[in-house]
Amino acid sequence: MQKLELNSFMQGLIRRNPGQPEFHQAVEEVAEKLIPFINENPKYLDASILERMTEPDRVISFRVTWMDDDGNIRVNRGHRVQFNGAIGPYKGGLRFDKSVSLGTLKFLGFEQVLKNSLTTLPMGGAKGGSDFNPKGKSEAEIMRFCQAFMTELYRYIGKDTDVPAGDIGVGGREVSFMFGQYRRIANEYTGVLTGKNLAFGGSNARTEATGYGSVYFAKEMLAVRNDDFNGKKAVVSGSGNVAQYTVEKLIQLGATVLTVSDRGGFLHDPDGIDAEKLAHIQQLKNVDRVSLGEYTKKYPGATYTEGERPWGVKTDLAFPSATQNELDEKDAETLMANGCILVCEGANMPSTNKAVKVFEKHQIMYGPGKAANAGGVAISGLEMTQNSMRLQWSFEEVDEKLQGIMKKIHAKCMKYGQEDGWVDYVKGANIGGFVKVADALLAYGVI
Ligand code: NDP
Ligand code: 2IT
Repeated sequence: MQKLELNSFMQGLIRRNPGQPEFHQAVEEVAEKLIPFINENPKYLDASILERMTEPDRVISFRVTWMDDDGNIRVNRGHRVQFNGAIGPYKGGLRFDKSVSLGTLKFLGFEQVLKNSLTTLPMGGAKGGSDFNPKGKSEAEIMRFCQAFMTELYRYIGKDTDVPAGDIGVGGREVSFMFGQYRRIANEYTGVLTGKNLAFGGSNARTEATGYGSVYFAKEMLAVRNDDFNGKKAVVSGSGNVAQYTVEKLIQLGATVLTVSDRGGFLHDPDGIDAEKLAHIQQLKNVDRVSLGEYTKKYPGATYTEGERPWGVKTDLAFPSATQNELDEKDAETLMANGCILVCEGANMPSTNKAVKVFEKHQIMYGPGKAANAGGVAISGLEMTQNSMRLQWSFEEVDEKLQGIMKKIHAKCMKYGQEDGWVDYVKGANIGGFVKVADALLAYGVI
């Protein structure tokens, strides 16, 4: 069998998937680290495993028709990308954002396959969502959209088939609307979605899991160098689910958090964001649903800089936790020039591939999203377990399991990514996630 070569592999992938640059980017980052490994392990090469793993099992697209508060009929497009189901039911979030395209969901679904494998739990990878823009919509409009979306999606999902959850623009409120509609149409009460309310089948600590997990992963990276959070400065981007609980855990573990951000700009509080200030941020973003700029009215020592991201603030640690490609090569150079020693990704693919090269050149501790933010889907997996058992574990029990899983993911990255005096976590996560899925595909034969 002819050996794989990165450029020709990528040319083929780009030709087969035109106009999907985020998908190309996600595959390239993985293929670069995987191809040498596959060439050294001919069983994967001979069975065309990389070709199979970069083509989704199936893509489902559908129309979502709903009525706005003024009585206008509105049409959006919904998708579910069931990327790879080799090691378990499809699992992954739903994103509602005006920027969502099929290419976005393919990049997210592809990453999810490797991420879910890393969690050690039996979950395949998927992603879905819509170009519906939740910004400025009333609660009634959100509900009608969610119900219309689920009316189409419900026929493709199921507790043993495909189990969606939240992502950007989809939190507890939206999951509740969708779960209510599923239960009503299917006349079935099962764990078909995760991130549910604690009152109807949700897991303790799922809300916190992605942010907490990201900080637990950073804790493991620091421990390799006999270091910890005490006295460290941290910048965080985003102010949604992942960012909020990243900030909370960083504060608890002794770091000083200087920033958060939203689409409009970034908030810099040089005195540090403490628990009380974080509660105010949660009120602004989760309840009032307004700009972070409002924070400066209550805390005038802080500044809100419109149209900019937080990477210029001098820091030891950076936690990009908003969205893809929010940290570019120039931002990475700035972070390095300011002495940043660790970047841990709460978001999916927040760093461009050129930014990643900068981190690699400086050999900093760099935890890529598919490893660092896997705590969220891991606890989704444990929500599925609790639903099957029809019981609910305590917060402490789930949090302890989350810490154990993040340790295991870190150890897996070390196993495949340990280099001379440095850990290549990108290589570790990509190979570590790949092997289990690839071995399952080999065992199944030609499928
Ligand atoms: P939320 O919708 O709760 O929050 C998203 C945050 O990012 C908001 O502060 C939002 O700003 C900001 N944001 C979104 N898009 C942009 C943009 N284009 N430019 C600048 N800022 C932006 O989403 P989550 O916190 O759940 O998700 C954040 C990231 O984490 C995503 O990459 C997601 O895929 C990833 N992730 C999420 C998991 C989860 O369990 N929720 C699990 C693993 C990864 P604004 O407030 O103005 O809308
Ligand atoms: O990107 C992700 O891992 C998520 N949005 C969470 C997926 C899940 O099924 O909990």
